Amino acid sequence: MKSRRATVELCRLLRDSGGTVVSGGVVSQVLSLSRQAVWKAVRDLEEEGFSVASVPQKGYILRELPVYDLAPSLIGSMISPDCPWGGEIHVFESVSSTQEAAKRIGRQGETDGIVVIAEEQTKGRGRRDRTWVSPRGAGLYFSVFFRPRMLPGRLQLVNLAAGLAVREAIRSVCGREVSLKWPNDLLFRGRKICGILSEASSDPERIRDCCTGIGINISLSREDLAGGGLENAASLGWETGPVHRGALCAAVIEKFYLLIAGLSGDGGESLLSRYREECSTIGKNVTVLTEEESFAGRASGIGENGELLVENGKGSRSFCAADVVHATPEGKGL
Ligand code: BT5
Repeated sequence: MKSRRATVELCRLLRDSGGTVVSGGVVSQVLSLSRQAVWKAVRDLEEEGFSVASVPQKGYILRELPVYDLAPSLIGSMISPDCPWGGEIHVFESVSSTQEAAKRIGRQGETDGIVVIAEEQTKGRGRRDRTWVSPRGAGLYFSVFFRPRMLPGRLQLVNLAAGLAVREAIRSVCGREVSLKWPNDLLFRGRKICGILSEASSDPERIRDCCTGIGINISLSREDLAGGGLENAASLGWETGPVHRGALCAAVIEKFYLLIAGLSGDGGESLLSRYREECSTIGKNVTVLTEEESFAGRASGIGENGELLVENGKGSRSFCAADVVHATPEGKGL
């Protein structure tokens, strides 16, 4: 299933009308579409599971939203029209990894902001080719393909933006506070509920395109998360009950795009200052693990390219990519 600009805008217009009839003329005018194209968009919405009644001589009325929480036009319509995102949303039953699917679709055209969501990933990936456990229907697994205007050395800022966006989206959609561990693991009561992976294709001078993948555990069971280094993982839904994945996805995309758009305005200053305030790693005693070494110390800050600064008796170091173990426990309730 895939969203189109017309179906997203029609959906937004009908939802905004609060259950009243919107005349066919108004729809064609607001959407700048012929009556025939409006009719086609109505049919497409019905295929996504919306119930739209056409009232003779009057117009259209939205009777019911789809039961399916990942209907692409519904997700698109939940993203504010003021947000600089204007892409397409593709929803698949099963893919190897949404990263691969989003890059494939994104590189076929010029559209910026291709979002690929899957019910299941058979080869979901973490950083350094680690596995991301992605059982069918139990998570929100999606990737955003876009073309940021930034230097390759600044890619970590995209990751930080994604972490902040997910944290804020979980707060607004689920009413829960989660902690943000550098660079972008989200923890609930000290357990990982979300992982983020950004991959870019670059020239020496610029990033050509970037694909940011986000996996949020919604209703993975304890059995899904048993063994294989997942003892420290949890699902958001264990505490919150059912989560509307589409609403959560829309909130993440909106907040992510606003943060990315802000990067070109001030070179990342406001993003970094927000991240420094919200990242729970700062001030903690940590062990940083890289391919080559392990370094223990106190996380003292975040550098201007998003790197983690760590100090100990012997001096201070900065790390661009690494795994971090918090020695100090998470704050109460997080
Ligand atoms: C990450 O890597 O945390 C990035 C995960 C990104 C997943 C998304 S899903 C949509 C998109 N498509 C993809 O193929 N990937 C992205 P990293 O920091 O390397 O953490 C990986 C480690 O987290 C694994 O080695 C496990 O220990 C653990 N892990 C695996 N699956 C998990 C899960 N569902 N919940 C919590 N932890 C998990």
